[in-house]
Amino acid sequence: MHNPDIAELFSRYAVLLEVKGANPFRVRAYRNAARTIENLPRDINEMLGGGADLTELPGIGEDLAHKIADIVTTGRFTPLEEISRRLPGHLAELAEVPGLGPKRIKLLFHRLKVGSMADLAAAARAGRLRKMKGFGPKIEANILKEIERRAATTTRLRLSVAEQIGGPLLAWLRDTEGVEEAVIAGSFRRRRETVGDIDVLVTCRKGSSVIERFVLYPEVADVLAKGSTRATVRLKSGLQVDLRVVPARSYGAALVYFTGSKAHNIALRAMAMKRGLKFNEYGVFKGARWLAGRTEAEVYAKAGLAYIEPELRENSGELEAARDGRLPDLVSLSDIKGDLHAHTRASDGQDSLKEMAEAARKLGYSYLAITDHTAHVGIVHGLDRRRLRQQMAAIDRLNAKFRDFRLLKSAEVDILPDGRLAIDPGVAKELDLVVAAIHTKFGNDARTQTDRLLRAMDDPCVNIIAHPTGRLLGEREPYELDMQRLMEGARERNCLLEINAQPSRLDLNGAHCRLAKQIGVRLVISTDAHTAETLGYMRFGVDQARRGWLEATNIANTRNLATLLAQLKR
Ligand code: DGT
Ligand code: CA
Ligand code: CA
Repeated sequence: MHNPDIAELFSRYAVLLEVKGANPFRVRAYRNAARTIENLPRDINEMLGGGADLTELPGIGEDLAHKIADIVTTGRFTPLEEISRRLPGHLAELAEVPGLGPKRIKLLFHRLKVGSMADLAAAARAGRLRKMKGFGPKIEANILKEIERRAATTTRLRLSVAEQIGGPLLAWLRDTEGVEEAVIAGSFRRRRETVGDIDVLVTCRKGSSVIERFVLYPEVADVLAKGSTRATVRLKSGLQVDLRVVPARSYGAALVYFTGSKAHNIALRAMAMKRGLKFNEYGVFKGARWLAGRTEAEVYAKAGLAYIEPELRENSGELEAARDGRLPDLVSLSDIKGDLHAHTRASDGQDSLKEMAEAARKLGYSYLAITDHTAHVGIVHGLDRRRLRQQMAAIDRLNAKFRDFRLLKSAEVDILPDGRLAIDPGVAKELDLVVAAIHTKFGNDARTQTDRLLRAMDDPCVNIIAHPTGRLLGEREPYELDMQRLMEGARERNCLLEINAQPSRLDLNGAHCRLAKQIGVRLVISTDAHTAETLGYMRFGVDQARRGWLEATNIANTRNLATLLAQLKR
C-alpha cells in the first residue's frame, strides 16, 4: 500500500459516507486526510518505518493515524469493507466524474440502480440520465465524454509516485551481496511526466543471487517471468518492474539501450551502422569484435557523438546536435537560486512565513516569493487588502533579520473571466511581483482563453503566468489554448511563463519548454509549494525544463536577486 492507494481508500470511503448521509465533519475529515496523503512528498511506509509520527501531518489525528498504520500493515481498510456491504463498493468511482456529487450519486443509485462506472456508461448511452430530475441532456453528454476519455487513457504512473516506489526497491537491490551497479533506466531516467513501468539495470559479481532476491522483494505480488539474466514482476501497487542483469563491460551499452527511448535507440543504431558498427545492449561491435560498452560516453563516442543527457533521448534532433556539437548545456537543479511561487497558511498553505523562509534558506536559495491567493469569490481564505498589507509588514520584519536571503512580496492573483485581475491595483503596486493564473472557466474555447490570458498580461503589474495550461495529470485535461500565440504575446509584453513543478501539474511540460525556447519567451521554474517540505519539488520542474532543451539562461530564477528583479521589470 502506497500513498495513492491509501488516499484512494479514504476518498472512496468519504464518498460512501456522504451517500449514506453520515456526519459532514467525518466526511470532510476523510477527504482532507486523502488529500494530505496524496500530496505527501515521502512514502508513508518509509515514514512509519523511520518512526515518523503521522499525527504531525495536517488533518491527521490519533484515530486516522491508527487507521493508516493498520492499512499499511494489513493491506485492508475494514470500515470501507463494512460500508461496502451495504452500498456497492464501485459506487465511489462515480465521484471521480466531474459534475457528480453525492446527491446525484445517491439519486442514480436509488432510481436507476447505477452502482458503478459501467452501469453509469450504460445508463448514459441509453439516454436514461437526461430524463432524471437534476440531470438533463448537457450533463448526460458531459458524462459520456468523461467515460470515453477514461477508456482512452491507459494507466501510467506519475513520475513522483514511481520515485516513491522505485527508491526503496533500488535500495533493496543495492543491499544484495555482490551487486555493483543498480539503476532505474527507461522513461523514469528520461524523466517523462509519467511512466508505464520501471526498468532496472544491475551489474554484479559472479555468483550473486540478485534475481532470487529481486523476486523476494516484499512488495512483489506476481512474478511474471524469471530467467538467469532477467525477471519481470508486478508489485502490489500494480506497477510492473523489469530487471536486467548485465556484465560490467556491458553496463554503458545496456544503460543506453534500456534508457531508450526506442526511437532514439533505432536512430542511434542506424548512425552506427553507417560507420560499419553494430550496437546492442552488450556493447559496440565491429564484426564479432567487442569495441566498447563500459560507459555510455564511450558508446556514444563510437558513433561519433558527444554524450547525450537522458532527458534529450527522444529522437527529436538530439543525435544530430550531438554529432554537430550543438547540444545544449542543460539547466540543472544547482542552477536554481530561488522559488517564485509558494503558499503559507495565510491562504491554503500549511506552514508559516518563517518556516517557508527557513526551508528555502536550507535549500541554499537567495530568494523566495510568497504568493498567497488574493481574496475573491470562490477562493477560500484568500487575502484581502488588509491581510495582504499585514503579510507585507511581516515579510519586512523577517527580511530585516536575513543576510543573503530575501522573501519577495507577491500574490497569486486570479485572472477573471474577462482577463481583469482579482487584486486592488494600488496594492498590486506595493508587491515585488505578481503571479497570475486561471482558476475558473476552464471550458472556454481556445480563442477566448488565449485572449483572456493576453488581456491579463496587458496589465503591467503581472510578471508571471502560473501553470499556463491548467492541466492536472490524469485528472483534468489542459484547457483549450493557442500556445504559440500565448508565448509570442508573453515575449512581446516581457512577461514570464511558469514551469510549475508540482508533480501533478508539470505545467508547462517538456514540449512546451522547447517551444518557449524557439519563440524566445523567458520562463521561471516554481514549485507552487503548499508546505515547506514540498519546496523540494523543484527538481520535477527542472526535469521538464531539461526535456525541453533549456539552459540556465532561459530560466529567470537561475539569476541572482538583482538580475532577477531587473528581468521582472516591465
Ligand atoms: P514506458 O515504460 O512506457 O514509460 O516507456 P519506456 O521508454 O521505459 O519503455 P519500455 O519500458 O517499454 O522499454 C524500456 C527501454 O527499452 C526503452 O526505452 C528502449 C528499450 N527498448 C524496448 N523495446 C525496444 C525495442 O524493440 N527496440 C529497441 N531498440 N529498444 C527497445
Ligand atoms: Ca519503462
Ligand atoms: Ca519495460
